[in-house]
Amino acid sequence: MRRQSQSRHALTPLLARGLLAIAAASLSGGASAQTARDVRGPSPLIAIENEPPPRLIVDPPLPGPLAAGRVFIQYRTENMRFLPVFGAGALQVSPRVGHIHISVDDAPWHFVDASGETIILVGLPAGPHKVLIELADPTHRVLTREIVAFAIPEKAVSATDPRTDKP
Ligand SMILES: [Cu+2]
Repeated sequence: MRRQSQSRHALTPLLARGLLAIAAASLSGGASAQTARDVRGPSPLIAIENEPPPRLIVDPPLPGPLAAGRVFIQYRTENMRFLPVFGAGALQVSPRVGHIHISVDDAPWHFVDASGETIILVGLPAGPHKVLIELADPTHRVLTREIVAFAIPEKAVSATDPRTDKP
């Protein structure tokens, strides 16, 4: 019992030194860090007059997962926030809100996502594919779109076959 207590006290100065080192590193890096506004854009709590048109920026699938047959597509927007808010009334919201429509390989249907998170597709057959991503307003009117084309490698298919127990 007493031993445990002593060792706990012995760790305290070490922990304090570690915290001081972290604090010092944070302070020294602070001068060159981007501001919150630089990274996050305008505050979503203040309306923007004459907000510029929305932009959709879509990356190609991440190469690591793609080599294994899994498609991870990251995207971001400018002048548009993702919120699961729909209907004509939401057109008046400022800063602007919206969502995306996702279609795979010219399918006549799409699915809707308002999370802003990475799109993940698993189980596509080997060969060429394309994913259409549309940026839509709360009434589902498409404002802009991007297409990502890629190929699932032949040898990757077995790794993503849902009939196997491999991840
Ligand atoms: Cu929609």
